[in-house]
Amino acid sequence: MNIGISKHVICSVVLAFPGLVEAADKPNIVVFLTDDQGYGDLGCYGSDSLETPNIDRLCRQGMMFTDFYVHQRCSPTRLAFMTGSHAHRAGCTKVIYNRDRIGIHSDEVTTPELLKTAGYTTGIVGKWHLGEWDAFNPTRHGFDFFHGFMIDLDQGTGIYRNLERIESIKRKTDGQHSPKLLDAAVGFIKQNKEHPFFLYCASPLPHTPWIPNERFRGTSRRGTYGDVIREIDWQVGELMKVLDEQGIAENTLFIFASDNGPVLGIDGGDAGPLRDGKWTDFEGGIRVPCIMRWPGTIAPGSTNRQITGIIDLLPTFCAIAGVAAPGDRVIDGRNILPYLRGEQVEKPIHESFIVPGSVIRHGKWKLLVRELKPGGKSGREGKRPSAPAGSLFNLQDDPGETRDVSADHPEIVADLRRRMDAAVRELEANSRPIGRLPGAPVPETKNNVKKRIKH
Ligand SMILES: [Ca+2]
Repeated sequence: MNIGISKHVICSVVLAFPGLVEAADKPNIVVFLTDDQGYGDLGCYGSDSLETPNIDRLCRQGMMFTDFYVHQRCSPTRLAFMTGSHAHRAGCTKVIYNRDRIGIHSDEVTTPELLKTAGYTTGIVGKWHLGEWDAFNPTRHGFDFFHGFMIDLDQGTGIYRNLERIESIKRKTDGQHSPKLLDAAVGFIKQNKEHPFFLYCASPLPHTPWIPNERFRGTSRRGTYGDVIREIDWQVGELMKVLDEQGIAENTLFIFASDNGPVLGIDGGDAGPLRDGKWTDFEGGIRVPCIMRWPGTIAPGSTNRQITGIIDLLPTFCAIAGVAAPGDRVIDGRNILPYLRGEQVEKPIHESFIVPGSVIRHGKWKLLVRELKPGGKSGREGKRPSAPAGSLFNLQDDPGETRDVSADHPEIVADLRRRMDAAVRELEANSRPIGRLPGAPVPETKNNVKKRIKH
């Protein structure tokens, strides 16, 4: 660890923070994060073939974010959520597999750890993907309750309840398990309704293989993928219903988002107007749907078009809970509560979104500092073009990144290059390591190697 203060010291500071309010006054927080759902994979984001009535209702009751950024694949986005920092800063930009001896570092101060200092009960249901090993288990990193799996349902070593593996998984069974995960989430809400809670529902859907539960097979107009999207929508609707039934919907911030762009191909996901999908830093890979509902604070039917991202959830939750975000390290996220409240802000909370060494968006401009190749590994995506290093796009006029205008705006290119260079230098000076377990035994890895290609 290249910082000098342990998280235990930070937590002590947080506990002494004078702005704490009584826990009972604080809102519950539910985050429903889907896996590989594209920008165009929701009715409220413009799909004319996928049916998402419950999520569309959530959108009408809350705020739709048009420019919400994540990383291009699973583990980095989840690391960014837990640390409030870009995955590059928190030490890992790759997908973590269950043969790897890495995972979230014990010195990271995580979103649930911070909320716990404010009196929250914390739970995660579903996909963790920040390390298979016991030391990386969510209950070691701030969660009071864990029901789910470490990597993916088709790659993991089983279903866990806290530190205990309670069920083996021998085949691809998303549709069989996802209702059980929903049951665990509903149980957590009912059990903790009297006090503020943070529930992170990390859905295994619509990640490949697309295996909807039986009740959803053949129910959509978009084949198996559409059936899976319907199942997601049903789950969100069930969570909305239980919040209503328990009388706590009004005091709950409910967030729906995806962890990265869609897997493209025949009958696959859809990035809507954005270019490409998962595994790329084109907008289709890193910009995802995000909806936030919080009755009484967020105006129904509102839209936010500023640069925001999953890194902002940690500092925003800290502001909501009345605790200080870690001050001994660089946190890339910002408190976007002013956006949620509909306040007028003098200038955007984020002027840029940067993937170090790859792309920088500043305002409406996006510069590629290296060549971007199309995403995907399955070969089903068809032939799509690359974009050369130095390409400049005007996202306001050209959200699909189709027209390189770098020749018309050399001054913009130079300015964005300078900003990228400065960001990379700062990152190199203030990055943190991923957790490592040298000498740890290799966990069960049956049938994993061939399936890695699905990531
Ligand atoms: Ca994913």
